[in-house]
Amino acid sequence: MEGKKYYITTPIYYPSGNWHIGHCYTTVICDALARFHKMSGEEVFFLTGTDEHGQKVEKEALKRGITPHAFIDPLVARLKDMWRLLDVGYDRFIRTTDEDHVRCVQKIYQKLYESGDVYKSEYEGYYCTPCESFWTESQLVGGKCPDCGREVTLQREESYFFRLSKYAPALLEHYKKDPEFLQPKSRVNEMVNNFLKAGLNDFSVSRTTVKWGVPLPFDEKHTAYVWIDALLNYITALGYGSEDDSLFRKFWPADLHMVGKEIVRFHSIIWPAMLMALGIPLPKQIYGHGWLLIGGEKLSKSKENARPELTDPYELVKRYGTDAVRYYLLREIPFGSDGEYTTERFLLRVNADLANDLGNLVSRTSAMIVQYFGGVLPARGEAEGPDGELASLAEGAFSKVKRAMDGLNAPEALEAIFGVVARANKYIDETTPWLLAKDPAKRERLGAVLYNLAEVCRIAAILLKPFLTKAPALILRSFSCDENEGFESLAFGGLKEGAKVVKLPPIFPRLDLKKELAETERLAKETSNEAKPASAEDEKAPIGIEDFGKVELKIGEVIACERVAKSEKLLHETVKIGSETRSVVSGIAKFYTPEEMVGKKVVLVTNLKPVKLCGVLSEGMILCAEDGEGNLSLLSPERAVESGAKVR
Ligand code: ME8
Repeated sequence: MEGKKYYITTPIYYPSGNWHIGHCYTTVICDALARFHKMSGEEVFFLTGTDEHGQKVEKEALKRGITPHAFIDPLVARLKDMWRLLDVGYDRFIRTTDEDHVRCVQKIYQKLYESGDVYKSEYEGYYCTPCESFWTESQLVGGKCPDCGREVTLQREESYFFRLSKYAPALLEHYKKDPEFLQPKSRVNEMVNNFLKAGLNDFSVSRTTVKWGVPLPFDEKHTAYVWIDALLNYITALGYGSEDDSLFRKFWPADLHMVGKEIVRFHSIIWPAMLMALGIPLPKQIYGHGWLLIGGEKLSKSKENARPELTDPYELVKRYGTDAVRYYLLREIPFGSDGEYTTERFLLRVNADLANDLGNLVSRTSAMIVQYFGGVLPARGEAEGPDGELASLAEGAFSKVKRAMDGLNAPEALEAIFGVVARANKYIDETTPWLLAKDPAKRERLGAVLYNLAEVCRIAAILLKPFLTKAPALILRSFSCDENEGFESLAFGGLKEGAKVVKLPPIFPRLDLKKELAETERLAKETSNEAKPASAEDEKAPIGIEDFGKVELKIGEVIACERVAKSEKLLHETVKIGSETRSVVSGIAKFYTPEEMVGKKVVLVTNLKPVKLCGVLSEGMILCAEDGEGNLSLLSPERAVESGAKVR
């Protein structure tokens, strides 16, 4: 009889090169799940990869005067490097430029075209190139992309459409029948109420304006829309529609598509509808996880809050190690919700759990066995006092971990394991081995206490294997255990009397919070200096008129103004600039009241990239003069001028 199978996927990543700790979240969770299922004896296929087609890559390559491949290949290598640093053990890394994927995408389009589910029509919409997404006019915010706040362009083109509308009733039915299909529950309400119940429009699935894509076999002027090309990776990676589709037959339907919440809509509506059209069973579950936030906003390079000195995974792994970064990601963020990322929280978590609790337990235990028994494991002896409670907690941990992992809840699983670690540390305080060691009559008891502690170290190490990839092997080896020991060896008492024990150096050195935070600040300064194109010397040097000309300055009239909630410094102004109205946030609340601001004519920089400050969109900067004490005074035109007038 065939054993249990587990097919798990991450989204495929854009080859941006700007990866931050938030990006690692999805894939590290999947890796822990994949490891857990492998250790549970299941046959696992863990898929990740890159989403390489589309306008963004096409434009970037063109800008650099190189081919898209020459642009992407080093980025893909860098992404793989990131996964290597984080010990992400995928079974396939698919690239949407892989030949087998491209061939399969073409076959699928052909099939859908022939069945009538893909048909030709015309498309008009506002396209945001960085997000590779089309928006309708009503979806835009202030004329900009609602996701990233950047410029969109109106595009009209002949396009092939997918008959999404036809599948809305079947999708609704599926949601009703299978409450596990989309998790967590909150996302179901969002999809069903906001989209499905309102009915679905047919969906544009080809582009004539994008050359860097999979050409449609029945009309080569068109390329496949990147999102469709990307979603199909989940079946093309298994050889669907190819000569050898054995993996597909073995592993499909997927057990889990793990995705960030912003891409749930693609995965839980468009993807299942396409599968229905192809007559393929639907994946068992889609899970839309939350985000890592900074200052309450999604950590994101495009929003420029992903300061590399704080959030660059390569740097974090270099400074603190693979296990620390994996542990933080798997333990800190309540599963399904968003979680605020700060360096301080990262350091506190690593110190408290890894350095203090786990690190101390294993180094004290191994050191005492070396000190009192010459590194030879004593006998277990008769159970006494808290021994039974410790042993049963250790033995019972696996079922808690399993329950948590079946619910995809890594933080809860880790909480159960660290509950045992904490109990063992308390056991040391209760049994006071250093006092037992002073009394020769208590030697047997001392041996039993140390045996029990060693056994907890072994069991904790095995349980931690899906989550941490370095420390468990070190711990197991120091107690002369096979580092490949798995869940089958979790019964308490597995360690053999007489086994050699070597003293473990601190596996997680305690981090000096103050020093680390100061170092991060120093790096932050260094990075921001590096980011400046000119040196301090150059800054004093005169600039050319062409440099000044890059800054667009205009007169605006403040037509409304309010304080920004929870900020002492910020005012939110609505500013009329000629026929346009913009939302602007400025740090002048200490110097002007909202009432004073209304009606004022101000000077603004109008061609800065929009940003969000405390969650409020700012599409310009109001200029002020600053005196020696940091007091601000608004600049205004000396005579009456219309708003929208240029400042030069
Ligand atoms: O969306 N917190 O790729 P991607 C948590 N190519 N997760 C985050 C995050 C944050 N701050 N920022 C990003 C794509 N992520 C498409 C997918 S699949 C057919 C196509 C996560 O490179 C994000 O939610 O933008 C997603 O799961 C992953 O990083 C890759 O995002």
